[in-house]
Amino acid sequence: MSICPVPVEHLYESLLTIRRSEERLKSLFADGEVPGFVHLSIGQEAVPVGISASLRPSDTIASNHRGHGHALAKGIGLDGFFAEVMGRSTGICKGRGGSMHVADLSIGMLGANGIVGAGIPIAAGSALAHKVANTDHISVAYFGDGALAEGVLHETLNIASLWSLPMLFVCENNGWSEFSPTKRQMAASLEGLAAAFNIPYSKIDGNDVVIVAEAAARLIGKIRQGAGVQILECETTRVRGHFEGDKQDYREADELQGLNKRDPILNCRLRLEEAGRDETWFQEIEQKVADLIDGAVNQATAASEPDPMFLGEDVYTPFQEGAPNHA
Ligand SMILES: Cc1ncc(C[n+]2csc(CCOP(=O)(O)OP(=O)(O)O)c2C)c(N)n1
Repeated sequence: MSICPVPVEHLYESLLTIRRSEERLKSLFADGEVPGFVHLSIGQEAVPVGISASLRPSDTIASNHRGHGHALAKGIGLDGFFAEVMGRSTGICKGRGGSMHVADLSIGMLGANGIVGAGIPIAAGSALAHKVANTDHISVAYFGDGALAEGVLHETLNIASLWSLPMLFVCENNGWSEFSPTKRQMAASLEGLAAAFNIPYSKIDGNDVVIVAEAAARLIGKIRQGAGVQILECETTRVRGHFEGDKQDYREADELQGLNKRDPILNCRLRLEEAGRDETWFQEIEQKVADLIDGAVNQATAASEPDPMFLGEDVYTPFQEGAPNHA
């Protein structure tokens, strides 16, 4: 029997931080304060929160285009996060990455990625580095069900299995790939791919943070002990459109209406209410999260945009003898 690795109260606060941050980004984007495209992960927060409950700063993750939750759950600070997504020089990548390229190597966040599937081999490279350095660190590749059709996933599954990499593949299956239902464009299932590449596979309810946290604790524990690569498929729900501004007229009305029934925050709140947490407790957490987000947004708003003079900086990383494997 597995147990939840952190108190459910902490999981709830992380879920709320991601939800309220993205809701704030939604309105900032509508006001023209966020450059580029914004893909929100509202409804999917339980996956990164549950996975991160078993991750350490020395573990690494690679993300996709819907990566705000992955970054925040891994520990990126709200100040650097908001400044980055709002394109300010005080951002974690000096405002030059934006929503789809948030990275913070100091906490093992290798980066979000706008190319479907492209984060997967980056996570595998990092897993290889962990293995070569003889650590018990692990690497996580987050990807959506749309990536099942990408050759790069198949190739990485092959090499990760062959080399028994310390790596967890986490598929956030929300049933959609942009504007197409995944079942209309995928001949194979992830379970079938796992079997083909001889990798242990589990599928869970990705909207229940405790279920995700328990599954992650079990699988990550196995990987740290040398069991090699594992796959976890999380069934989840994309509440917003593919990107902000997408009217979702390709989704049936009853699907749209039913989306909130499986809300991960509501799920987690019910668990806490059953455990005795009262309305005052929920209001205090809500206020704490709101204050932190207000502070981060105010700082970002006051900060300057990046100076184009320095656009070329940090494009290449010089090789450093003896550098740690993810720095
Ligand atoms: C290689 C590549 N092909 C196509 C696209 C266009 N594209 C952007 S997101 C997306 C769908 C991704 O679906 P999924 O991976 O399930 O993630 P979700 O948006 O559902 O979270 C596509 C096809 C792209 N960015 N990269």
